[in-house]
Amino acid sequence: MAFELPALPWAADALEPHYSARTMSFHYGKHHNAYVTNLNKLIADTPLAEMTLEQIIKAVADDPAKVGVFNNAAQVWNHTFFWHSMKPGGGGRPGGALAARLDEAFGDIDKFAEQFKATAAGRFGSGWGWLVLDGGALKVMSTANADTPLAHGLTPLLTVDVWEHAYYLDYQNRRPDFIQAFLDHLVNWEFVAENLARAG
Ligand code: MN3
Repeated sequence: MAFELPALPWAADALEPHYSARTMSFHYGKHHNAYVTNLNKLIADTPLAEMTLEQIIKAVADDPAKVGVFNNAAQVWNHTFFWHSMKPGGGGRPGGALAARLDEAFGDIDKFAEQFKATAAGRFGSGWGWLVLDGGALKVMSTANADTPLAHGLTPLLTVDVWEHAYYLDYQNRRPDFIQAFLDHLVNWEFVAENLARAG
């Protein structure tokens, strides 16, 4: 069974004006789609083709001979997770138990946002900014290129894509402005809360 490009959780223009339909047409329609196509080619007729995406990522993470498989599998997973990390009318402050967890871990939501923005904006070159669960602790981190916390025994809760292809059409070189718009208008806190609840 080949992997398919997963459907978006909202219409391609639903995040405007903060994230344009034009960016989505390239980012989802071209970049995300290419990772799916490449992954299918790389795993065809191998035992990896019988595995789930998560199983593939974990199986090849430490295998230098399978870097191409890892990069494409992780990018498929990361992008799907990124789309779900956003929603129209999102961002701002989460409610309930999640707000309390963020306050406990970071001091308050503003300090979380500051740390998340600095970490994601500070990633040199291409990569991802994350909120993860590490053991029982909420942490902010970034990964390089296709790397994903899944490959390191961490539970991803939220991500922002900071590859230039993620923001260049809308924000050009202003990566911090994109991350600020993500925090102010796009974060799907219900998705974060669901991921946290599922992790127990
Ligand atoms: Mn991307």
